[in-house]
Amino acid sequence: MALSVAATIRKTRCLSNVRYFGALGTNLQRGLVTKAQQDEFEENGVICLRNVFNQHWLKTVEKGIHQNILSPSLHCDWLTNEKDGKSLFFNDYFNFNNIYEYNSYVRESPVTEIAQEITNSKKMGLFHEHVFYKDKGSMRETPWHHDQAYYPFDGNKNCSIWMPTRQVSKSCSLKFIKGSHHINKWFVPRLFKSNENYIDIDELPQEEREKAHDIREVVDGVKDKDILQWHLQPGDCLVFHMKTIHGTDSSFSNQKRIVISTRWLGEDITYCQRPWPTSPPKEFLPKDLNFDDFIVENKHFMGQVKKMYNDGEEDKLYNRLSS
Ligand SMILES: O=C(O)CCC(=O)C(=O)O
Repeated sequence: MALSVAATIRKTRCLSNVRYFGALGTNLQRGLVTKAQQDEFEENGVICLRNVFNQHWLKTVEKGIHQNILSPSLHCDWLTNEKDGKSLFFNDYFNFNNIYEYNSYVRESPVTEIAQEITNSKKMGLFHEHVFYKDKGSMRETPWHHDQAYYPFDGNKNCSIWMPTRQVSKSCSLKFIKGSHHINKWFVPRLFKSNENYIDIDELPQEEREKAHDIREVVDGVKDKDILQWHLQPGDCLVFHMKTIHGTDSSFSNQKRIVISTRWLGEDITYCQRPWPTSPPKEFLPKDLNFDDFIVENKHFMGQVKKMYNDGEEDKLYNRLSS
């Protein structure tokens, strides 16, 4: 009997060492990340993993991003070069339940296993995906920042997985301040549009003011030897702690840079409040989430990734992906 398209793809994936049913949650198969890589992540706050995503996932994500640009959400940003208003830098997030290709990537690619293994967490939940598309010629820099300050979460077992669908030269790739996730401070988030801080620290109440810091305290004095940056080939990814300070230079590239970054939360992550607006806005989070709750214990949170197709409908999805 001939195999269906979905069954054929499943079989091919098994052979190419990509596990098909990498569902969210527990009991994932292990073995993608070594102990040495876990230690490197713990020490530096970032690691580059080579050749972990196959062509299927690169094509799937790229197709999703194309779709996303055609129908962006209300969270999106359309930026262009300051000088000539040309070359798009598009970013958007929280679309995994609207875009098939993202849904498939976060449910079925090895990305969940990587997050779980690198953070050594028994449980792992997706917070959301975030896409960054730069047209060739884009000179827009990404300001120095650390992600966790943008989010209403405390805790250590977390990571972002930044996966470009095409080659990215070192000068156009993310740069990280080595070990900066160990700095015990919260740096006020910055707007990608203007590089400005979200809020004026001096206007915070005294008690909050002591906890909030301007990221320039760290980045202004940073030395080249403290920066980590890699040239990435298709299939590679960067995994970084959400407190690791990162950004990009304003570098010219004659190639598009197409990236999906997924945000992962482990067993010790709790819901908290910050003295500035967090993303996404509160109405996008489960209503029954209380401060100090463990996120991965919240059923609505863990169930946020809705399967976008029923088992019998997989063929339709894969036909669409391969067309
Ligand atoms: O790709 C970029 O320019 C920014 C990515 C980023 O800041 C992130 O994934 O947290």
